Amino acid sequence: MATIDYSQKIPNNVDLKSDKRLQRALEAWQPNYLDWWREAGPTDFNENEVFLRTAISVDKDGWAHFGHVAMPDYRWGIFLTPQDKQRTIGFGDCLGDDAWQQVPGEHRNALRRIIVTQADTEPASVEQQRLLGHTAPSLYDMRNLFQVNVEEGRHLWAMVYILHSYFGRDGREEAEELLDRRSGNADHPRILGTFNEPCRDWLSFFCFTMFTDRDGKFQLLSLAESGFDPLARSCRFMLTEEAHHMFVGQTGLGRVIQRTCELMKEYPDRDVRELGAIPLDIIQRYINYWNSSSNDLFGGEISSNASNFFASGLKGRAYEDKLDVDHAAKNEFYTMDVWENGSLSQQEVPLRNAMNEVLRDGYVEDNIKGVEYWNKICAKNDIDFRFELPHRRFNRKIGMYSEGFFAHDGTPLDEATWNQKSADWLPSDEDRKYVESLMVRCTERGKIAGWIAPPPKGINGQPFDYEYVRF
Ligand code: BYC
Ligand code: FE
Ligand code: FE
Repeated sequence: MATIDYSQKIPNNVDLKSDKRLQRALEAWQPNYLDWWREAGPTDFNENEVFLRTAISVDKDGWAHFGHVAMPDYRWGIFLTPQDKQRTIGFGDCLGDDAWQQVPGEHRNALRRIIVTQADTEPASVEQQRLLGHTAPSLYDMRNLFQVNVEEGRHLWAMVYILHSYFGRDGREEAEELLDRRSGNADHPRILGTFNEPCRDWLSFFCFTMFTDRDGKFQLLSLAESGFDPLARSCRFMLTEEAHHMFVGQTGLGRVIQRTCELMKEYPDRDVRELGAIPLDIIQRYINYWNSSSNDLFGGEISSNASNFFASGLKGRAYEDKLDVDHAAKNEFYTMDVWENGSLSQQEVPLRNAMNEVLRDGYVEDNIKGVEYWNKICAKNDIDFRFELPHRRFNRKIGMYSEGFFAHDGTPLDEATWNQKSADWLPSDEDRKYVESLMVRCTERGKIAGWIAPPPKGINGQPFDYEYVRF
């Protein structure tokens, strides 16, 4: 069932029409979803036609179809990678058992919680980004923003399908609540910290898609290994969409850096602020902020939740099935710097309890590659500036390092020193005001705002000056 049935109200490749009850329940949720989209999504652009890609098959090659659509007409649906009937559970205490096609009773609560947490981030990100269309630096960027938005909406659909079809009544209630919570709402916030942070300017948007969507990649990689097969298959397909989100972040920041470097080279004696570009040290501070907040999304370094999720076969390591390791991870240890009584010491932690940290290791490694890419842009332009990824201990709100104060390079600090120095590392009000002052909409075909370089190529073979959004 690689092809998707688009003749249905809800496009799907799960033969939804054969389960009338489920179909009715999801068709009843659909208008509520659309109401949410119209209220909390990119409201002011619902009339515009956007050059969007839509999945037409879940096969590895050629699943995407490109065309102009108004966002509310985007065909949100349910797409899972095909089932492998031979699939077994690849880690934890049930290693080697057949993968579950139904929710195992003893893990029901934990599983529901993981799915709801995953689901909650998707609409949250759309809410955070809802006003950015007004200040898009080009039609190309505006289109990318909306592409990300509609796909995050689809990721919500992916999780809601699972809640509806496998969790009965409380699954349906959770699906309703997913449309009720709001990013940043004091009374009814989204579940995880970063998803309540404002994302008001495009530098933040690029940092978000670079670092926060990349947490999404790693969480999805670990859920793609889940013993609960429908979740694994959903997440595998979501991962194929996720790659573009991180591309938007990494190359978006790269283009901001490129523009600043070009101007620094051309006018070595001028402050780039006078030239309308973003100083590299401000970009570094934004990176520090969003990266440290996104590090929190992996949870505590030592976590009994993580251990239980792994032991019970719900959440594996990234690429678990490809790793040449003991997949039970039972009597093994992980060495980490433990922060205890005001000092760091290397300790051995039972590996299962360290699974959040193991996942974060892959994340940090990925981020380092992104930083190297940005540094090459500086070097190519002969600019003597090097970006650095903040240490994972820096500016944490979750986990053991949140109990101390750490420099950008991870060195422990006392509180007074932190208070003195943190302003060098995190965006100041002035930084934010300056960045916001640059955010003016530029939607003339082929034009781009002055603080960012154009992309080397457009979307799906189209040129940069293509009409990516129609007004
Ligand atoms: N903010 O044992 P601990 C994406 C809570 S992004 C607030 O250390 P655990 C996307 C935690 O819930 C991917 N609270 O952590 C990206 C727990 O609460 P209780 C989203 C937090 O449970 C961009 C307590 O602290 N997917 O897809 O091992 C755009 C102690 O927790 C935070 C998932 O997250 C936080 N940052 O791990 C669109 C996957 N961190 O029990 C989309 C599902 C922890 O005391 N989620 N807490 O009430 C999970 O697997 C886990 O919930 C976490 C936390 C990895 C998030
Ligand atoms: Fe997503
Ligand atoms: Fe994403």
